Amino acid sequence: MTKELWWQNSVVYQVYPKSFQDSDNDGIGDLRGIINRLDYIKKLGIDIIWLNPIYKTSNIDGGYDISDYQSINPTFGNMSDFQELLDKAHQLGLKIMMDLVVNHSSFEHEWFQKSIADYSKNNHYRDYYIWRDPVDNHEPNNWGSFFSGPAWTYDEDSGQYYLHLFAKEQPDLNWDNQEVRHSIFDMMNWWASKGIDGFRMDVISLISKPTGLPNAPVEEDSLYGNAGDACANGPHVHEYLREMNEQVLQKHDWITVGETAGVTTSEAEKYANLNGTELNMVFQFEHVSLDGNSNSALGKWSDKKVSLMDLRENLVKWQKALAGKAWNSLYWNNHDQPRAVSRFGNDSVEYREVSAKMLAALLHFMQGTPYIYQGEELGMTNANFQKLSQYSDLESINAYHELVEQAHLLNSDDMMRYLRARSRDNSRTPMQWDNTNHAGFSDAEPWLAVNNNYQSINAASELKNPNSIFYFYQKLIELRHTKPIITHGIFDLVEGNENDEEVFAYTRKSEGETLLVVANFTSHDVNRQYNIPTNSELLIQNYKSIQDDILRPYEVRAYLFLDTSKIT
Ligand code: ISL
Repeated sequence: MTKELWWQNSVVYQVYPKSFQDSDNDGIGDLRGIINRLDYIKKLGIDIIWLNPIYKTSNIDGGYDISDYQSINPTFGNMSDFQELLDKAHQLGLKIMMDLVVNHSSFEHEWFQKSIADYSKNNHYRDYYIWRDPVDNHEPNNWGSFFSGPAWTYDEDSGQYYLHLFAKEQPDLNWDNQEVRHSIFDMMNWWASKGIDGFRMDVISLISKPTGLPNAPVEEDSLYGNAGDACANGPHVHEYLREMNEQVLQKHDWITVGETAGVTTSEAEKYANLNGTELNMVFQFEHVSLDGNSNSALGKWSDKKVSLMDLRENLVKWQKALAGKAWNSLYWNNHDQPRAVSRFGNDSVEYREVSAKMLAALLHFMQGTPYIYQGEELGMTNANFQKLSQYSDLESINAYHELVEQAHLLNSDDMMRYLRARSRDNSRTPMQWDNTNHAGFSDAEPWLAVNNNYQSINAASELKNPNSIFYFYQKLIELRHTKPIITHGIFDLVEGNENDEEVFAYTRKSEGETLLVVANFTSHDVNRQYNIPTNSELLIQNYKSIQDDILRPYEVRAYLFLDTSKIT
């Protein structure tokens, strides 16, 4: 039996504070808003809340541009509000995981301000960031930023460029400098002393840059080299994480998750190894990249639907590769991804509810720690914005300008369609609490428009309906807490399922018990026969009654039985 680690049978709820609940009616969510909604999160059965960044910020990238790691964004509240949130969460048995954004800081951070102010050799802050001389009067290499344009910005005063894999207001910290690492570890220990319960580490796979910062391959039609690929899993990343582990993580019984862009299964075995020398688990990106354009300048911008064949192949690969060696995070969406039901399910009035439940069950019975993004438990859908001016996210707006106006790779209508399918703002619209003005999020006009469908899709109506998506999630969480097979069972596909274009069917096995999950991924009936023993327990289903061999549109069922024989 594997050693029990508390975060393995826990469920995480992700709160994007700016869009969760506004308590002071400025149209922006805040810490007091979260405090007021802790009972709701508790009711769902959650163990851990992951808070997106709540620190002082220049507000260029939703708080991922931190100007002071040790103070709270005044729009969200202050340190005593944070302490109250932490204390009240703990009283309810909820843990709080913070976001750690240390691949880069904001340009307004004191370290960068000191770094840029003085380029003489005796300014030790200069080396906190990555400065290089021009090459042939140009940027030091061909890297592009994740948010369009070059990954380098020129500083007139010193005649040097600084590196920023994201916006120019997000300069990359130089992890090769030991003083930088120690300053970060000190800051983490300072948060530890406040009593937090862990960190989600933003793009932690990108912190160690390749030696010599060489040019990166340029995808067809692209203006720049792919810096993400060039920096992912760099030469010292595991060394630096082991150092962090020794100096910070080991001292605390925390949950840690690395957001690891570009991670492969063999790299994940290192980041999330079960010996605990680095992090507890990783967020991998493959299953949310299958419906993009690989090796193309268009990148993620598309409205393609992934096929069940591709999606399953990928999820199964991760389930099997990490088993017994490392630990998966399970997620369909987050603040960077479109809404799960719109992307992987079917958000039509007819199928939204069943398909949201199907996706939930399919993911929650897999091995790993599930993450629920705020509103997912209500079946919230994509924003459906029609105009560019409705968008707020810099990634979306910059991509529109670069792809439509600069590179002329797309016409405006296509790009608007792709934004509706993939923009990060799809998941950032305010939480839909009830059917009152602004969905109960705020009395003021929210910073980003509320989805038009809030009158029918909201928490108040979900809580009134015993068959709602909310209660379906509640049941899944309760099952994870009470059935160890969901945490530890060995994952396998049902024999022959790898060729099934309509149904995803897998088992988890543990000590003579079998859990069988079957899910119809289509909007029509399909006929399948599975060998289900008569004494089996139907743990959960998303239709009121069962028709033995017929799986109705998006139907999902999970059975538990005592049997070690093969399911066919
Ligand atoms: O969002 C993405 C694709 O749409 C990713 O490329 C994303 O930028 C990448 O996953 C890193 O995300 C994290 O770091 C970013 C921040 O903007 C994201 O919100 C954060 O989750 C920079 O800090």
